[in-house]
Amino acid sequence: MQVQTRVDIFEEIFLVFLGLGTLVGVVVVAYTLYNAYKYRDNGDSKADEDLPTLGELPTGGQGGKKLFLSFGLSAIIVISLVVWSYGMLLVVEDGPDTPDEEALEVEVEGWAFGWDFTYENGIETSDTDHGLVVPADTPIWTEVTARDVWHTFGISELRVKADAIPGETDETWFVAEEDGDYMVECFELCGFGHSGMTSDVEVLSEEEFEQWVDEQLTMEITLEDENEERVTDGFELELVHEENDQFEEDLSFTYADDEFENGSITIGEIEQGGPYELTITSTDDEFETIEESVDFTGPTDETYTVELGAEDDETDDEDEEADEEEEETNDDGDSDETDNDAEEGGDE
Ligand SMILES: [Cu+2]
Repeated sequence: MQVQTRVDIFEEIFLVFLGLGTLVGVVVVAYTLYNAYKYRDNGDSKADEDLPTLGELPTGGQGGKKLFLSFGLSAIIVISLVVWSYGMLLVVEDGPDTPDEEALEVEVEGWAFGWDFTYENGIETSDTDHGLVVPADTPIWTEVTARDVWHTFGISELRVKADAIPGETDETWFVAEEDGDYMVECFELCGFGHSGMTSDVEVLSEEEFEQWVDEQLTMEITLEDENEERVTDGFELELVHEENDQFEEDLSFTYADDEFENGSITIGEIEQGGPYELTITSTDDEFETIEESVDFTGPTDETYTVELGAEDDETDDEDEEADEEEEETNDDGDSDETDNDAEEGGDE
């Protein structure tokens, strides 16, 4: 698919202005030089009765033809330039005329001092995590906003610039013709970290991009018991998108224990990221149902611990109490949640 990029359009406008400007300049300077030469003082000064006197209006012999011609030409040049440039800038404004499904939509949020990117399929990246990754030769529509103060999102080499203002959305587009690396910069002085408010832009070929998306939307889930032994059977895993009813397709997935390999499964079929409700139920009542929410915005690798022998609920409570006490005793401001909640147990 070949689309006219912003780079093409601005380059064309620049070249046309440069060409016409040069042409007009050459004509004017050449004509001036020609007349300076033609009417030069060559020494034989003779009384010239045509010499104009002060205050006399020039009459000219051709009925103002020259004047009319130069005004006419200028008007034609200026008006056609205005109309043509306006048409070109409308294309910049409206974006390429491609069907929606061929375009990619990314939400961009600026904050002091970084950038967050959210793709329509739920993948989230940021300036410190992948940056903005997009396919080549595809119109990318960005919805730009800011979290705190005014910023401006811009990629100079791709001729992209959009205001990032809290509470407002500025929509713009760009197309990168070839794969390569570019840079997002902030173009609104926003604070002490402004000059470092950059992000990589990685343009991949369409196939590479597909592959990247698949890698991002991969979920690995492992089940263990309290002794860190893999749990291999007697359960069922269900994943349901938290906004399931907002999608045309049904985003709920069920996996039986025989689809797991040694207590672990790699799920690659889910194409829509975002928040999922995860439920692990025991098919033979060996443990209590695990209910968690999974933020599926990139490669996800979670380990869940099932409490085999869940009948002794009391020990469970005691454990929790013990945990709480522990938290209180070393309460020096940074209560680390990850190391004491056995049920969560996930590492991100
Ligand atoms: Cu900024």
